[in-house]
Amino acid sequence: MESIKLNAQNLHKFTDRAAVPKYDRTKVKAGIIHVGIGGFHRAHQAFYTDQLLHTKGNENWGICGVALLNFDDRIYKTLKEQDGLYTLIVKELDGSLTTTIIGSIVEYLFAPENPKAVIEKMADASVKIISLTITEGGYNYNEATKQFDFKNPSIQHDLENPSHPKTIFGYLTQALKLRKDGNLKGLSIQSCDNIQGNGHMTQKMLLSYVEKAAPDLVEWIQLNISFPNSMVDRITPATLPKEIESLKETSGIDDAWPVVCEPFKQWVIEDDFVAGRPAWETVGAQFVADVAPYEKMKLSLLNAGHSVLGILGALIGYTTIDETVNNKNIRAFLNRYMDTEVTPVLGDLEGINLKNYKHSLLQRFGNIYIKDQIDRICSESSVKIPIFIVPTIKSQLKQHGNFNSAAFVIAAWAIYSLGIDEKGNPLNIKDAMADILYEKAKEAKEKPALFLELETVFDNLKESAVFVKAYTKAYQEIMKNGVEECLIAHNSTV
Ligand code: CS2
Repeated sequence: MESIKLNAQNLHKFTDRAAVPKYDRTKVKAGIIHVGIGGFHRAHQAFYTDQLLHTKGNENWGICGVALLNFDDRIYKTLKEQDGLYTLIVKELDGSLTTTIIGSIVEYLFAPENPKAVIEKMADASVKIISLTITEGGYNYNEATKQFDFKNPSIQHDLENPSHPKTIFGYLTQALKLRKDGNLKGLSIQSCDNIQGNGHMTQKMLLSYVEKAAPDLVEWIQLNISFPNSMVDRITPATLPKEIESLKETSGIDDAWPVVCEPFKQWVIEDDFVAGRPAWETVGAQFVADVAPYEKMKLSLLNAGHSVLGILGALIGYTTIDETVNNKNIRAFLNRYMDTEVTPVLGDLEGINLKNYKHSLLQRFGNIYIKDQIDRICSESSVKIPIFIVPTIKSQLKQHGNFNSAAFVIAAWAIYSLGIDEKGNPLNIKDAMADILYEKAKEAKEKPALFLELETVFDNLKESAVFVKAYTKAYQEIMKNGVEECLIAHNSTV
């Protein structure tokens, strides 16, 4: 099939090749600014919003995508060349594909090229929501001090160069100042990142920054900005070059950066939008009064489950999540971790069938068509582990419960951080803390507990003698027998 370049002019030519937007995109205005237009946003919020735009009356809820960082220039250029259009390829459990061209991103800005345009857009009266997927590390929270990290050089830069910011905090401060000075209404800042209480975190971090950068703005923010918490979910691996090729060959769609994802999707949001919001509930999102239990469940089962599989799988030499979870020893280990360590600390999850949830997770992880990359899962583990796994260990310690599996995973991560798998192949470690992780991992070879001194990751876990003991034992056993042997032994204990 002859392939056709994806853009607005050609859109009508795709009707028999994919589902396409049936609404008039020229009438859609951006009431939402989204910062961080990576794969996840395009598989999730932009998808929900595209579905919503098919119903009349929603024309003011299009999305303006902002690429914040220098290395985001590729996605910016792609969206610009394709008039914001891209293809979402859902890989169903039976291997069939559902291909949809998404039209909800109607504007796009590249912040490093034109910071003023981004600030002015955020201060535009028609914008009611600024949503974020800036990754766990993007919130600039220091787990050891429990405070905003003012030492970050980019934050220092923003304090010194307020009109040419680099971070989300610098941008928001400038934009909110303009809104206040222009007597405009407030808006909602909606985090869509995997953080417990992501709205509260955004609020706390932004106010910390503003207290220093523009103290006069603090009260206005408190009165005019809301920060709804939300739980977001859809497994979205990185797009590989072969996906781009196969889309061209099988569907004739020439798209420089399609997105691939699983069929499952979930979005649970607290209904706290000061300037109004799209009726996302009409396209499958859930609005609830308190999202905390849903977040906790997802972070400590799905995301932690991913980290468990990623770390153990990487050490053994696997490259994808499905092959890892389909190893029966790892699967049994994960089941046990979820049942005996996570489930008892989840608290009341009214209305949720946890057994089904856990069962569906194993099915989702095992989707052989998704081929989620272990490299993606293990990237930036130093900010994921404190959110996904450490809270479970702390809760178990508090109730004198069981944390052996978690200790095993932390020990495996310390060994992983040495950068070589059990077959002697180099591991591709992508982590802002990679150098320090490596230093500590080397020290840990002599005395495993030294790895736990990384306070921004482990907080005060090193002070728990029982945890240090379980972790050290696991470390020594993995070093001696390898992950899989240990798992077999671990799974056979009561
Ligand atoms: C993953 C998440 O980054 C990770 O480690 O666990 O990206 C996960 O795939 C998504 O949160 C799924 O909703």
